[in-house]
Amino acid sequence: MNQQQKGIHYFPGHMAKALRNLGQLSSFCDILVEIADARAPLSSRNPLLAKISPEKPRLILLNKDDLADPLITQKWLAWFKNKGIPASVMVANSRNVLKLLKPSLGPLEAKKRAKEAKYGMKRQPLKLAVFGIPNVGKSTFINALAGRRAAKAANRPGVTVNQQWVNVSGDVILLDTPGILPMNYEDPEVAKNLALLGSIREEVLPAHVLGEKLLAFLSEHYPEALTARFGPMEGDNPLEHIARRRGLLLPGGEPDIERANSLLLREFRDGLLGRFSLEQPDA
Ligand SMILES: Nc1nc2c(ncn2[C@@H]2O[C@H](COP(=O)(O)OP(=O)(O)OP(=O)(O)O)[C@@H](O)[C@H]2O)c(=O)[nH]1
Ligand SMILES: [Mg+2]
Repeated sequence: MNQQQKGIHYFPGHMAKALRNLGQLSSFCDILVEIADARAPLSSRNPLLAKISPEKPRLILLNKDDLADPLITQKWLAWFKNKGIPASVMVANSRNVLKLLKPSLGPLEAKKRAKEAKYGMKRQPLKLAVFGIPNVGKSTFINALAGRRAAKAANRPGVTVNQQWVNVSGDVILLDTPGILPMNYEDPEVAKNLALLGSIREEVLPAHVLGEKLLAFLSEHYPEALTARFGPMEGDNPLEHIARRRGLLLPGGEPDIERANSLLLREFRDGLLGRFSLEQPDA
């Protein structure tokens, strides 16, 4: 990506195809499960996906709650409830995801079975389409429901590139889909949030821009986070401090700012700095 370009445009071909396919397949599904990231529930919802089969029942799952600020998550749940949008929080790589879905699935399945019985139709599994932006945990969620590694999952955006049906049981079948990003970002802060969450490829935004954003965010909202992880700040440049603390030095002995920046971003993404929410409902 040319850094001189004003806006951030990043829409690989497989996403355009995935969006078209999802538009078609979702009409055969009984329920749409949109997964977003609990740490930034607005930035991580794609407006293009809001337009997919709006007539279908939709559940929003705010995932990676184990990495989000618990107090802010509570505020988000109240915010969604207030707007009448069905939303729950989850940790997809935990065992109790099925329990989370049951209250939503139960009534829909009962309705489907009643319809099948009325028209003498063959019993069909309940079909769920799972979609969202990259790296929010769609495949992880599907694997947790299936109780096996049916879909490939890894901590980088764009792991799933083709849609795939996964059988959970004879009664439920899930559609795993590739993460789909918005085509462009009116607000560059949204793109930065997505890069910090690991939903946009790192190369799309310069690492130093992300590092600056992260440092500014932490000093404003979680001022103790850096000292808790890297000890009391020495000097006024946090990256220099981190570099010295971690022994990241250039051949001449000077602190290696670039490597300190990468380390900070990585530790943030891995949840090693603590639980943070990048967005608050009242901001
Ligand atoms: N801490 C934490 N990590 C999670 C959670 N859910 C998923 N992950 C991790 O997030 C990373 C991405 O998960 P995937 O399931 O591959 O995400 P995806 O949405 O399918 O991503 P794409 O296929 O690239 O669109 C993996 O390293 C998962 O282990 C969660 O609730 N908490
Ligand atoms: Mg995936």
